[in-house]
Amino acid sequence: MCIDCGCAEHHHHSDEHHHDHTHDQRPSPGGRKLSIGENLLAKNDRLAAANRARFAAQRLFVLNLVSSPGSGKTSILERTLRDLQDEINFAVLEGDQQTSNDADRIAATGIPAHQINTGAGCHLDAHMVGHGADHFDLATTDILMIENVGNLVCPAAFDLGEDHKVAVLSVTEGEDKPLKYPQMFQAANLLLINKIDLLPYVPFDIETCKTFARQVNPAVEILEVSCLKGDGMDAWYQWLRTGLAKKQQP
Ligand SMILES: Nc1nc2c(ncn2[C@@H]2O[C@H](COP(=O)(O)OP(=O)(O)OP(=O)(O)O)[C@@H](O)[C@H]2O)c(=O)[nH]1
Ligand SMILES: [Mg+2]
Ligand SMILES: [Zn+2]
Ligand SMILES: [Zn+2]
Repeated sequence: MCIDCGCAEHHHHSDEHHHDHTHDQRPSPGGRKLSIGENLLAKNDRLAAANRARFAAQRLFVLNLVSSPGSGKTSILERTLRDLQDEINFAVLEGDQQTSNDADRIAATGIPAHQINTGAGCHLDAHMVGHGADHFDLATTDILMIENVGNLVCPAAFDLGEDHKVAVLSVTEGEDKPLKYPQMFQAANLLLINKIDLLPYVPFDIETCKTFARQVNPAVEILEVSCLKGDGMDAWYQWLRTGLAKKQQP
């Protein structure tokens, strides 16, 4: 199905996904010419709005997990699905440049998963997500988890029609990342600081990291977790339950 992107069904891995990096910054308002990047983002915003309306009609709670490669997005999903699958119906869209490794890991938990390969693309866009969602029975799904391509830059600019972006930052990455990649941390409603089991072994000041995150986004919620050991996961589950309940109330 294609809501209004105009592409032919089964033909959506088109050249438009292999764009240059002009999208990395939104052109300043009042610019004289429409750049390719602006056209691309305007189209993405239109398709994201269509996704959002479709998801709202199903009272689906939709999260877009964003982080640099290896922060633990898939690991967090695996543990979350195993712990909550008796309580909440999930579906998972996985975005990576290549391989179906992550979708295979999710499928091993028994949860419906679909892999999107972006090829040269550095992020998921609303068009890919609209088609990806066709692989699930949304009417019986409560939460759609979208794991974005590991990249702290480009996914920040692309609305997928999600309710919230959830940023994951692991303690091996350095506490300065919110200052160096502010757009991602501004776009996120929740920051999961992952791998806190490694804190004894790395010079990572978690309070400094939180201060930096709040400097770029004063409203951001922050939870500390170790999906390996399970620390802090209950607070994340509670955050999911609260968001879902809000979304499903009449
Ligand atoms: N010590 C520790 N390791 C973790 C934790 N969470 C994830 N890892 C490890 O970190 C590595 C990367 O985890 P993934 O879940 O694949 O990370 P990802 O963000 O999905 O990576 P991409 O999809 O490539 O962007 C794996 O070796 C995990 O076992 C954690 O809480 N503690
Ligand atoms: Mg992953
Ligand atoms: Zn399409
Ligand atoms: Zn890019």
